[in-house]
Amino acid sequence: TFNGTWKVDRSENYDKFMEQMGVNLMKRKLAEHDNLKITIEQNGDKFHVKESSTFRSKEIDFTLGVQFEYDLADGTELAGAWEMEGDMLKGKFTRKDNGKALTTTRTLVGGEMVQSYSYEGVEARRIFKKQ
Ligand code: MYR
Repeated sequence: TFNGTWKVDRSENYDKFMEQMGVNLMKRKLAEHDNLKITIEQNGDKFHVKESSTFRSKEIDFTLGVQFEYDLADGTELAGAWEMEGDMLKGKFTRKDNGKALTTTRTLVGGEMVQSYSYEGVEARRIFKKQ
């Protein structure tokens, strides 16, 4: 289960990914130490997600397979949906400003939550530990 509070422990290729997303150097440097914390409450196919970081606090509700809108910390707007495939959450989102796809997955690996991100051929991962 993804339920619980997850605190980012380490990131892989996240700087390159943000660069591909068009995030400027100063924001990327800040984002390196964003202390991202994600609290997930799943009830059937409904999710309530609390996100907190040095940038902001945000709460989101979504249902698996149902489109919703989500804005990134830098204001970039996405629309898309999460689906469950086996034990993996798969998110397919589209940037509203340029129509390009951002895909992401969440999976549990050895007690950690691994979130992958992919945009325009660049992939990154952030690994979270349960609090
Ligand atoms: C959630 O489940 O946390 C809400 C929906 C998440 C949508 C996709 C998140 C992609 C985040 C990409 C970060 C990029 C920074 C440039």
